[in-house]
Amino acid sequence: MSEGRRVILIGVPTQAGTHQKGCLMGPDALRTAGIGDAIRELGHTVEDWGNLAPRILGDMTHANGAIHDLGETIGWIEAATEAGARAVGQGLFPVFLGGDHSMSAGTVAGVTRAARASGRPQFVLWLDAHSDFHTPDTTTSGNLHGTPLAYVTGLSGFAGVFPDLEATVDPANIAMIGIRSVDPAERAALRQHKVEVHDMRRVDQLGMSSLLMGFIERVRAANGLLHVSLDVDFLDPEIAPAVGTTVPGGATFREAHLVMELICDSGLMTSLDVAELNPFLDERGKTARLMVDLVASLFGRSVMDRPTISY
Ligand code: NNH
Ligand code: MN
Ligand code: MN
Ligand code: MN
Repeated sequence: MSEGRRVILIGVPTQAGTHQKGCLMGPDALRTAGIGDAIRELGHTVEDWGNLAPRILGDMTHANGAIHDLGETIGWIEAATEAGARAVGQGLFPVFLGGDHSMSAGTVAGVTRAARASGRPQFVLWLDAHSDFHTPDTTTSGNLHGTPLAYVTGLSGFAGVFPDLEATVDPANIAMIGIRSVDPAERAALRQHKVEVHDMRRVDQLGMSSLLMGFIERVRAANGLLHVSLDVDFLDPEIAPAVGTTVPGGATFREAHLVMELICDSGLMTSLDVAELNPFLDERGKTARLMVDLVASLFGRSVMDRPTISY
């Protein structure tokens, strides 16, 4: 990550995408843990656009009766889409502070719209325990935070439910790392659309570095824009308890930092989500502070002033 990026913090305090309450406090916990100063100290400018507010749409229903808070979720998606498109369109670097992961239906839609206007392909790196590849028809939990990645690729099932997309992400331009919970319908869709999925078994066997560098080189070769979506549950619950959907066996402290440092060294990241932080479940700010440390690594914090090895 070169110095002097113009970073915009954008709070997306939605919790409509999950049954568990508390994510609405996420953006303010990240601010309290010092996310703005941490980025600023690394030589970037940081402006805070505050928290988005959704258009109020009222109750909406879906044939899948499990789905809840659809109208509110659509309002957040609209707001995040506009903010993301505006920020990237102005040459700024948006850091979206969540909020549950349904926010990324909007953040990714927005940055992808701006990418298309610039003529460059949009890539997405999904760091998560979950693949979030449900459609409204396949989700059994009804929690729409399980759907954003399927939405932005333009999968059928979203038409007339979520807002129409102006630009979609090619499934070939997505990589997921850290995965350890995939529902059967998601697995079928991921296979069908040939998404690059690196589950934790692959991480154990092949290592974070080789998996991530393969993807980074693809982004570089295509002169792509890279959106990184970091879900708190990418991390092992021992180090990051403040999330409603913990899954054992997540990325360790060292693995997570390595991922951030490699992304930083690539210089390719153009937008970022910090999703799913639920401060109500935290232990004296431990998870919020870890997320800020990881973001600092993404923006250039390192022990020495250069990569350990050159690629
Ligand atoms: N796949 C599950 C569902 O759709 C879990 C999704 N939960 C997440 N995603 N936290 O990151 O309900
Ligand atoms: Mn429900
Ligand atoms: Mn997620
Ligand atoms: Mn998750």
